[in-house]
Order: sequence, then C-alpha cells, then structure tokens
Amino acid sequence: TTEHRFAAVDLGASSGRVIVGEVAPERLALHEAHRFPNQPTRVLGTLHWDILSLYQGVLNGLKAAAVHTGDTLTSIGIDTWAVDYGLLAADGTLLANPVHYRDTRTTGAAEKVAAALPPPALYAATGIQHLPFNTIYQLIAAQGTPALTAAHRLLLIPDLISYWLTGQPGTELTNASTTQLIDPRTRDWATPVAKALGIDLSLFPPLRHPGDPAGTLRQDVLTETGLTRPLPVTAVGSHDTASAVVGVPATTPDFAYIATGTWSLAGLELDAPVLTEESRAANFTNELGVDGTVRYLRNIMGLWMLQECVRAWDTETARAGNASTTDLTALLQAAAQATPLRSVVDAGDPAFLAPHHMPDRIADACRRTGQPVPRTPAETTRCVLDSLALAHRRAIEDATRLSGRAVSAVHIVGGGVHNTLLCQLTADACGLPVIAGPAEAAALGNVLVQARTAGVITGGLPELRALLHSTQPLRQYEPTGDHSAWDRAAARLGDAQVTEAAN
Ligand code: LFR
Repeated sequence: TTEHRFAAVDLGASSGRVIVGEVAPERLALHEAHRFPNQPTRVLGTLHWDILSLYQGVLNGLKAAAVHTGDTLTSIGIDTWAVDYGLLAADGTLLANPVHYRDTRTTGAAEKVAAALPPPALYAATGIQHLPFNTIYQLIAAQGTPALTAAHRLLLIPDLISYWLTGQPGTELTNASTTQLIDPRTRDWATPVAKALGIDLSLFPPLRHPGDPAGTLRQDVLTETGLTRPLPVTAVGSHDTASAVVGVPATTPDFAYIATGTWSLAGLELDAPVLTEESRAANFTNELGVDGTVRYLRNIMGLWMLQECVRAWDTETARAGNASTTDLTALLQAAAQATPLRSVVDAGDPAFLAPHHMPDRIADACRRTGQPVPRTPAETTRCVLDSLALAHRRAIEDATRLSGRAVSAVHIVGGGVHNTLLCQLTADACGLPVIAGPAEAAALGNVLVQARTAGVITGGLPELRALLHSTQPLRQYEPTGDHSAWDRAAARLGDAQVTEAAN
C-alpha cells in the first residue's frame, strides 16, 4: 500500500500521548494509541517533572502503536514543551530529575543575567521574550549546584526522550531557540551570549534540524515495546509549539495563529526575526520554526488559569467531604450565560505562573484594577475566558503592528479548540473570523514532518497545510457582538497590562 504510519510522541504539561498518523498523498488520519497523565511532583520544595514515569508512558504508547499498526511504523518523532532539560554524567546517567519551569528557583536570576548582559543586548542577540523560566535563567539559578557542576551533557526534554530511545544525543534547533542561547539570524548558537553569562555551550550536543535522522531504536527499547525492527527516530519540530504551528491548516499567508492548551501562544509566522527595541518592549519572541520560519508570538497564560481554578474548587469540595468534581461542560455553559466583560485581568501577567490559589489571585487582580470581584465559579470562568480572548486580540494586534504584516483570519489549534466559548470570544475580541482546529495540531505537525522526510508527501509548509485543510474537521466562528465593548475592557486594564518583565 502507499499508506505509511508514523508515531508522534507529544508530551504536554498536563498529559502525554502517543499518536499514530496514517499518511498517504491525499490522506491524513490520526489514531490515539495511548494517553497518560503528566503529574509534576514537589520534592523538598522543588517542583520536578516525573521524567521516568513520562518515559514509561512513551514506551507503553509505542507498544500500543506497534499493536495498532501491526508493527508497520515507518518512524517516530518526539515533541514536548520547551526550555526544560536533564543533566547527564559522562556515562549517560541522568544526574537529577528535571526541574519544572513553573518552579520558583529562577527568582532573582533575571537580575543576575541583566548585570552581565543588559536586556536590550540580550534581545538583540537572541530575539527571545523574557519569560522567567527561559533555560538561561534556569542555568544561572543552577550555577554551582552539584548536578550542574558534575554535568557532562545537557539534553532538552525531547532530546532526552530521544536519547533514551536511541542512545544518540542531539539538540533539535526549534526547541534550542527557547534556551535563549540561539541567534535567530544565523540559526546557530549565540556564542557571545553564552560567554557573557558563563554558560558552557559544550554541554549541548550538536544541533539537528527538523527532518534530520536522530538515531534508531535501541535493542532494550524493542524488547520493552514489542517493536521488532530498529525504527528510525526522525527529528521534528521538537518544541510542541513548533509542531503545532506546522499543524495550522492555513490556506493563505495572511493568518495569525493561537496555539492553545496550558498556554496560549498567539502570533504570526515570519521568515525573518523582528529584533527591534519596540518588539522587546512588547515582549514578543522570535522562536525558530520548521523550514526556516520564525514564530513571532507572545506567551499568554492560557487555559492553565482555568485548569488551576478547577483544581482549587475540586480541592475545596473534597475538603468539605464531597467527592464530586467540576463538570466542565456545565461550568462553560454557565460561563456563557454570565455577564460579558464584567471584569478582566491581564492574562500575560507572570503573577499567574505558579501553581495554587488561582481563584484568589484572579480576585486580587480584579480588586487591584477596581473591577467587580467574580463570586461564583461561572463568573470566574467567564473572567478567565474574556481575559484570554482580550490577550489573544492584543497579541495579534501587536504582532501585526510590529511586523508590518496584515491578518485576515485567526487559526486556533490545540486543546482550546474544544472550548467553543473561548473560540467565539476570540473571534468577537479580534473582530476577525476564527478557524478552529485541529486539536491535535502538534501531533499532526510532528507526523507531517516525518512523512515528508520519509518521502510519502512532498512540498513546503503550504503543501503540508493544504493537506491538513482538506482532511481535518474545522469549525469557523464569525465575530459577533459590540466590538467597542472589547476596547473599553482593554482600556480598563490600561497600562497595568504592559508586561512588567520587558521593562
Ligand atoms: C507550550 C510551551 C510553550 C513554552 C512553554 C514552556 O507547551 O512549549 O511554547 O513557552 O510550553 O516550555
């Protein structure tokens, strides 16, 4: 047959999955072979990823994929969240559990970095927005620790999984750009930045690019998974957002995208970075994408805010001796009926980054800005979704202004596609049509790059996206309502909204 099957390993902040993509020249379908929870664990006060449990989920997923396909997989690709890493000893042993980017160990690291390299110079050299957890801040915070001192090698999370599967170390470029140690013009290491900060670049194995070979499965992996052939692992956009943007089913170049999930990543795809001082002040990032592209976007807190509210409400209910948990469908229906734009918060504010007490932090932000404090879960949910829609609009407006590009439609991909209220509010806020889908954009982008490498499909991003457009279910939302209400809500937040970190 002309159909090929690829396994996409896609690890997100709340769950991991192994998805089989079935690809033929005019056909593209997904089958979820395995989904498993990602449960971060606090140890001695530090928040860690439970990396071995995630790796076991990957092995179980590959086993399920082998069964589902009758052991006919062509290759495997891996994408995960960005910035985090594992440290290895010379013999390959993992020296410590990777620390979660939401851990507070980076508090104060930005000041240390700024003392060595002023923010304007750092931005001009890397084009990366300031997020307190960028790898450079983590490395500065870890300086002098036993693990970093002993480390022979540093592997970003997808590269670590890939190393365990194949024994071949490498550093995939799209994810490497989120370390803040890559120059987006040369798409190579920013050696002067590393020098200024005392970061040893020899910790990183050589760069690989999406489409490059990344080794073949080790014998022990074949034994664990029941796969019988030493399958190749192919480098894909190993940053989940890079793969998700490949998975945007755009048919014209003038689109904006919002990759939704734990985060909302909202912006534009460009062919060259924007490194102006204005862009830095607006805290826009230039992450590297597949096929020489640049993802010009801003991080917005995303559905994390709602997930954390639900966790808090469920904890309260459990404390009261009640076993019931939040019914998300009912909650979203109630939120849809709640007063629109009653109060909005700055969904870009790093104050919402850490876990715990989310409803309280949202209430505080409303109080601080002189707005009514949401009283019920439905009101809080409406506040979160209105705030996300407002932040989406602001990111897209800023991106168009700063890049000089025009936008005629907004694509929403990722888990937020299932949240029809968020999609409609985003269309209303932006005053633009929203095309929602696919939800599994990262897995699709991962599969498409593998399929192209295997020669099953050909072409650039426009051709890959045309295949998505013709095969994936999409839903369009037209803007409704009184657009000026969004302007007034934005004005209420006013200058408080300028991301503090950038200044
Ligand atoms: C989304 C994402 C974002 C990155 C954040 C932290 O899953 O990869 O792009 O900023 O997680 O790594």
